[in-house]
Amino acid sequence: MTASEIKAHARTLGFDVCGIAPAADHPELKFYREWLDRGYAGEMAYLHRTAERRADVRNVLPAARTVIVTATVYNTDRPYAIECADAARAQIARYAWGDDYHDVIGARLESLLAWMRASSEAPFDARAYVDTGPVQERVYAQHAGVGWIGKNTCIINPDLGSWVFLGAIICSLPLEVDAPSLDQCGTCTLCLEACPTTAIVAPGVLDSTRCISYLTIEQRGAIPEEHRAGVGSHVYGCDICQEVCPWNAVAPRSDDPAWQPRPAWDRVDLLTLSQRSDEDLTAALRGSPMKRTKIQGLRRNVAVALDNCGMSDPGV
Ligand code: B12
Ligand code: SF4
Ligand code: SF4
Repeated sequence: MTASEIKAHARTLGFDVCGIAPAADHPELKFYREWLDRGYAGEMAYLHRTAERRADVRNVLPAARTVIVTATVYNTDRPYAIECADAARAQIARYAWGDDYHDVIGARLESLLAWMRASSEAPFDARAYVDTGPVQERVYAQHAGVGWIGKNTCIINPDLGSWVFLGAIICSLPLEVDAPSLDQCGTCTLCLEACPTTAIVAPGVLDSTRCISYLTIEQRGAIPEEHRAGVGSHVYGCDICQEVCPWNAVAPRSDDPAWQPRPAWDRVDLLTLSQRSDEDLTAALRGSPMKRTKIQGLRRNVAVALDNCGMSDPGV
């Protein structure tokens, strides 16, 4: 089983890009602890708890030799939030419109792994992760040639842009590795300038505690008073630093049914969303990544967004 056979099989499973990085002491991994020490992880305690394992995939799988990284386009044919003039539209991040990527990508990675086990002459150790594992997926993606880490901190593939989910298989096989991706941000600073809450504090450095994605998804309890206005009409996540990126100007779209917008979130306005019953929201959140905040968190965000638009939440 060769690296190119793995990549070819990955394509048949719906992955748009697949690259292979060495399980090595990559210099970018050292930045992680400094980022934590600066308090940029906010209340995401799991990032502190897993710091040791995140420092090197060989702390997760001692026999690791390579990391197979996949990227999957989730972009669909809806306009960007920055093109929407309606302040009362509920802004929901594009990645959250369809099915939960943890389930979809996770199942595809397991299929790839099962195929690798059936195709390999020798047994090997491996672990597949998407998002929630103790792996700095973007560092390995860059070293697997999948894309570079942009100033907005996202992985940008020169052909696909950054609307991609990453996935990783840590593995003990000494597969042929790819050349790392080269930084193509150049002198551009559009994402830093466009961030409504100045959360990108330096190129490639994000302070989560200011990021709308963190505030609307990860922040427990109330959104701190000083950050509420900055949230605007975002009710789940934020895409602005990717929408302004020139590499997403003509981003490819996926026709995969998994990523198509669910009717409940599709161009919905804040008032309509606030008036949905718990039963309707429960049904829409089933199998959706948005179930992370639960109904309670979503209602909290909608109330803040309504307030920002000068409207009051009729349910409060
Ligand atoms: C925690 C987390 C968040 C946090 C923090 C984000 C952040 N930028 O760090 C919050 C909640 C804010 C968040 C938001 C989003 N996230 Co998120 N998130 C993660 C998660 C679970 C861990 C990331 C992490 O550890 N961050 C801490 C930083 C310090 O580590 P890092 O991202 O690995 O960055 C390394 C390099 O950038 C490098 N580095 C950074 N700066 C510098 C500077 C110098 C000088 C050097 C040398 C190195 C260096 O070192 C870092 C550490 O090794 C990953 C999945 C994973 N397991 O990796 C998904 C992940 C990064 N998220 C993802 C997505 C889709 C999003 C959102 C787009 C969702 C949305 N629309 O709301 C936003 C994007 C916001 C943004 N601009 O990043 C995708 C990104 C896909 C892509 N194309 O890159 C991932 C990979 C999940 C996945 N499997 O697809 N996320
Ligand atoms: S996701 Fe939004 S708030 Fe977070 S860094 Fe990007 S533009 Fe700023
Ligand atoms: S907007 Fe410009 S600086 Fe920011 S990630 Fe895209 S190319 Fe890089």
